[in-house]
Amino acid sequence: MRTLFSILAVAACAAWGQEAAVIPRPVSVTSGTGVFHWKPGMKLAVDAGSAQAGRVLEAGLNLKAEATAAKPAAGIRVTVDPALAVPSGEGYTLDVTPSLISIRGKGPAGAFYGAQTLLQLMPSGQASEVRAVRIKDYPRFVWRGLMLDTARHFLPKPAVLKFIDLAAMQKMNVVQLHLTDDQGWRIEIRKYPLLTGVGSMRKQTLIGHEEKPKGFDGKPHGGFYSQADIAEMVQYARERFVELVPEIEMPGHAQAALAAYPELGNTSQKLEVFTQWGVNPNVFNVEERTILFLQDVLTEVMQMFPGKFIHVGGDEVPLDQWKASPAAQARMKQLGLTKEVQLHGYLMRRMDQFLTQHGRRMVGWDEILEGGVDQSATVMSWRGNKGGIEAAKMGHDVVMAPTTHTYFDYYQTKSPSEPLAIGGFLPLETVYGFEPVPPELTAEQGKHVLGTQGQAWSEYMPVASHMEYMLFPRLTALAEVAWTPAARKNYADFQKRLPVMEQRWKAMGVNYHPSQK
Ligand code: TNX
Repeated sequence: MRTLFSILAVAACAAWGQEAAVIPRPVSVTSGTGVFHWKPGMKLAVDAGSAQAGRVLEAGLNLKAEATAAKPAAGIRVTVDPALAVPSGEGYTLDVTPSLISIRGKGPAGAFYGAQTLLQLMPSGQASEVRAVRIKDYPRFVWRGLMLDTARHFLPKPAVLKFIDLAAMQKMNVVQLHLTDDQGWRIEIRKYPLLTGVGSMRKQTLIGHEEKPKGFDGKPHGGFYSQADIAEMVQYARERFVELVPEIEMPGHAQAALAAYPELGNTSQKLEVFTQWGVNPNVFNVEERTILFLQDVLTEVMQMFPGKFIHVGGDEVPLDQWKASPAAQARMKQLGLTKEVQLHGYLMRRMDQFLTQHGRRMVGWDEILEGGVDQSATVMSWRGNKGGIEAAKMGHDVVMAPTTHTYFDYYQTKSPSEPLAIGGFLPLETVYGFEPVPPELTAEQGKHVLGTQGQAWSEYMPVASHMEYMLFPRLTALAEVAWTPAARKNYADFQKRLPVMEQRWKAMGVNYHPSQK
C-alpha cells in the first residue's frame, strides 16, 4: 500500500510537469535524474543548528533523527551553513539525488523551511520516494503574517497552537494575536485582575447581522489566556520560527476593559462587556493615569512576548466622547491640542516612545497616521493600500493588510450554502493576485513594505473549525504572495499544487474549504 502510494506520488509529480509541487512556490526548482528511495537502515542526520528541522522531520516522516556533526553520504542530512549563497537566514537549498537528500539552511530557520519543503515532497507522512531535484529558496518578504482574533470569539490554546503549525507549514513567520476588544479581554494582566475577572466574559452574543429587532443567543461566552498559557504559546511558536505579535487595542475597541475599570473611560455610564459587533463609541480617556495603566499593561505584555513588535491597535476611534467630555477638552487644552484626533496621536506617540525605550517597536492600524506618529511606528494598512503608501512615503515601515485582499472573514464563493459571514467577497484568485508593493512607491520606498498579513476577524467564526474553513486555502494563496518572487507566481500552477496541501490538511483534520478550484 505504502509503496503503491509512493509510486502514485512520484507519478503525480511527473504528470504535473517538471516541477515539484511545493507551496509556496520556491525561487528555483531544477529537476535532476533518478529517484531517491528511502531504505531501511538509512539515517536522518541533523547537525546542531538544525534541531528544529530535525524535529519537524521526525514528526512528519515517522523517523528518529540523529544529532551529529558527521555528514553521511546516504539518507537525509540537514545542516546549517552560514556561507550558503542565499540572501537571508530563512533561505535554504534542498538537493535530492538517488542516494542522498541534503537540506542546507543558511540559518536554523532556513533548515526548518527546507524540512517543510521535503515534507511536501513526501506527503504520505512516511519517508518515501522523491524524484531528484535541486531547490534553492528564500522569502520575498520578512513579514508573512496571520492575525487571529481571539477577542470576538475565544480561541482555545490548542487551536492557537494548531494555527501556528499550519502557518509555519507554509513558511509564514508572524502570528498576531488580537487579544483585546469590546467583546472580550483575553490575556491575564496580574496588576489589573478585573481585566479578565470582568472583561473576559460577555453575557450573550448577537445573532446574525443587525436584524430588526436584534436577536441574542442568551449564552455567556468567555475565556482568556493565563500568563503560563502565553509562555507555552510563545515557546511553541519560537520552535517553529514564528514570532507572536500581541495586540492590545487602544484607545478604541476598549469596552471590555472599561466594563472592568470604568474610571478609564469618558462617561459615568456603567458598561458591560459588549454583546454586539461594529464600531463602538466607548473609548479610553487620555488622562495621565490611563496612560500609566496602559503602560503597565504593556510592561506585562513585553515580559510575556519577547519579540520585537507590539501592536497597539489604534483603529476605529470615534471622537464623539472626547468632544463631549469636559475632562478630555481640558486635557487637550493642557497639552496645547486643538483637534480631538490629536489626542489620539498624543496617546500613540506616548506608547511608541514607551515601547521604543524598552527596545521594542510599535505597530498600529493605519488610523495612527491621522493623529500623527513618529517614523519609528510601523503601520498596518487595512483600509486598502492607501495608508501603506502614505506611510512608506513618509519613511514608516508598513505591513500590507488591505480588506480587498487579506480579509478572510469575507465570503469566499457566491454559493448560497456558504455559512453566514460578515459580508464582502474575497475569492481565492483575488487573494493570489495581491501585490504587496504598490506601484505608487519608488524602489527605495518599496523597501519599507515588510510584507503582508491575512486577517481572521472572528465575529462570524464562533469556533476554530469555522476559522479553518475561512482560512484555507486562502491563507495558502497569501503565503505564496508573501514568499514567492512576483515573477514566479502563476495561479493555474498554484491550483495544480494545492492538492499537496489538501492531503496534509486532511491528515491533520483541518476543515479547509474544498471547492475553490
Ligand atoms: C474592521 S480591521 C476592524 C475589525 C473588524 C473587521 C471586520 C480593523 C483594524 N478593524 O474590528 O473585526 O473590520 O471585517
